[in-house]
Amino acid sequence: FNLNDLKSIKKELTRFMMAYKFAVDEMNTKINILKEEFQYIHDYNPIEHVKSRLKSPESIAKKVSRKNMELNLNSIKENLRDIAGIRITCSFISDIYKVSEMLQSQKDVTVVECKDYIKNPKPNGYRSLHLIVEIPIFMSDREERIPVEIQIRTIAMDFWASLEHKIFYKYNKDVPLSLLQELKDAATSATELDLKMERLNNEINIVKEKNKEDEVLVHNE
Ligand code: 0O2
Repeated sequence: FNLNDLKSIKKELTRFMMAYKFAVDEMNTKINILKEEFQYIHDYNPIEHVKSRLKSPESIAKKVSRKNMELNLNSIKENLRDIAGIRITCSFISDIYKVSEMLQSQKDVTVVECKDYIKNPKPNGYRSLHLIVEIPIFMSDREERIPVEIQIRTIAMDFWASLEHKIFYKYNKDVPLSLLQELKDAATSATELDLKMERLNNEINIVKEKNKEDEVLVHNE
């Protein structure tokens, strides 16, 4: 390579990554709009917190070599759909499906894939709803459709997944069997907690609705 070649590779790579950054910005805006508007209309917020990340060029290179993909931008764009990633944490399982539905129904959002690890948890106990969506990004001279991976989970699912991730890396992916079993038990407890919290929340909502109806009745008397 001469210096000009390197400069042009750098420019191409920066331009490539920029599109993913814009996609993350765009998705964050969409999520913020939903949060704000939902709070205003329904007086509660289905989204606890949102984290977003761009896969670093180093992680992209590692995944490309792990998956034996061709090392060129077209192949990366075709095959790596988690360069732009968003993680949404909700309080309740029902909120996960509400948020997913609100995003999926937007006109400029194309759903490429939906993996429901809540209805079908992974054998290790991992639960989350994964969406791969494509959104259009409008640039000075072109429009590009960029894939974004959206993971939606409850606080309990997130708590479990971050600990499991830490343990997995701590043991260099060779986790002792007893620990794997304990993680599986913890995943079952997390599921039970999610279901219990959902039931309690439903009961609270019924009481709230009843109080509202009573207020209307008193007001009309
Ligand atoms: P990172 O650093 O979080 O991005 P893929 O490997 O993405 O090509 P796959 O396996 O079909 O294909 O993807 P899947 O099942 O949708 O999972 C992708 C992401 O979900 C992972 O990204 C994790 O973030 C999360 N995930 C999936 N399974 C587990 C699990 O068992 N434990 C935890 N803690 N997280 C999980 P990356 O690329 O692995 O890592």
